[in-house]
Amino acid sequence: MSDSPVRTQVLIVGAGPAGLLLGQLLARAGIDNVILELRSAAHVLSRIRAGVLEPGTVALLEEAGVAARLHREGLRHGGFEICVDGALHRIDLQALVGQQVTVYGQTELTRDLMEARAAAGLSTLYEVDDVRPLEIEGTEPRVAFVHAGQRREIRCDFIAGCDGFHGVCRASIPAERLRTYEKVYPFGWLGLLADVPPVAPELIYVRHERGFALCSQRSPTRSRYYLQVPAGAALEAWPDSVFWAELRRRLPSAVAAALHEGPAIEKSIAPLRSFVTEPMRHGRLFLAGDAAHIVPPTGAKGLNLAASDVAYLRQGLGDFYRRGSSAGLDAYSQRCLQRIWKAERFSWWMTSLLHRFPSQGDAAFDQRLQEAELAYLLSSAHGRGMIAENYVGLPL
Ligand code: FAS
Ligand code: PHB
Repeated sequence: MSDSPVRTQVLIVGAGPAGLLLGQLLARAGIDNVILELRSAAHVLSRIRAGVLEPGTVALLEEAGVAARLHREGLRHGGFEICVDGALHRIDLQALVGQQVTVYGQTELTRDLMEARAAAGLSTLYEVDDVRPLEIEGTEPRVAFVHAGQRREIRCDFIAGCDGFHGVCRASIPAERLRTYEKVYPFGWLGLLADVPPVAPELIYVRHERGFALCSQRSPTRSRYYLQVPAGAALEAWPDSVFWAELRRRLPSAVAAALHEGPAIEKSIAPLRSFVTEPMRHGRLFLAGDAAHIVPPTGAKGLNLAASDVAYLRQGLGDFYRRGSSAGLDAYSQRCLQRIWKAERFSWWMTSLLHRFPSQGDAAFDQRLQEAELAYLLSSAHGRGMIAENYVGLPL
């Protein structure tokens, strides 16, 4: 009989950033937890996703004891550029709101969390299948699953659904108890990762008539670029040469002149959507991260929202086990959603302002509104301040 547990205090479904960070924070608070993950650790680490960490997320990673490499290798940015009609406008985060962001790939953050979990000897079962949260409305929930060909069950006090947008936990809540809100955008992001020096010292968000582009980075020798592509675009239509040529077209000439090209080490297309589930709790099941909400990556909020959900859930579970109080757990969903909707608004707003929408109906009028709003905001200290305080993340 395998030595994996049959009971734990908190059963976490999903070993992405939300699940791993929650597991690490709970363990440091003396709360026993087990993580079940659908895929292999290698597969989880093969995903290239977020790149910008808010100061609040960095502080949480410090609390989790996993920020050493982040501080060594992460890139602290005091601002970023918005490029409109070929002109660069710097949003000076440091001057406007006295804070910076840290550029550090989600892959590296996930690796740090995985290594810390393994070093602490905490239980993570990878490549599980047929995960089923059961008895979530009672006080003795359990999770059935298949692992290494064996059907297993783990009983627990609480289940944390950190299994992403396509996971099973949200689907385990009776549909009539949930309200979902969704907005699907008529475009996606084609992302390319290459071992070439970044084109500029800070990120550049580009609004261009051919479509949005983003120049991001992972290190002084590794860059991450994105191009807006139509919804349903095929990756096969984007060989590296076509990608680089299109990126050049969307960059101001001075920036394009500094662009280093190189072979893609990863290239993928992500659809853009806004999505929120309410409430984020049902009985003893709590949803956190992408399992509960999705934002278009334009505002660099996805990963950071997962971290703030985890902060609230850790607090609620800590109060329950330390003081027997369920107040934090009872307030969890409402506290998360207040912050989530503000991030949804900012992400939708950045996306609406910077992307090219397929022309339909009064698109010409909307286009002019976009231009007027950007021109006003970028010319106003208050407008830049609003962008800055949302970009570094609103208070927890
Ligand atoms: P995740 O989806 O990362 O993790 C969920 C985990 O649960 C996965 O490992 C999955 O395998 C596992 N799982 C799923 N079903 C399961 C089951 N039934 N049983 C057990 N485990 C199960 N955010 C940004 O800020 N910037 C970006 O540029 C950006 N780009 C993105 C690109 C893509 C293609 C995607 C999908 C997301 C992107 N995001 C970005 C958002 C992303 O970073 C998420 O916010 C972040 O991964 C959230 O972490 P989790 O909530 O842990 O969800
Ligand atoms: C990234 O580096 O992957 C990145 C950065 C900022 C964003 C989105 C993605 O807004």
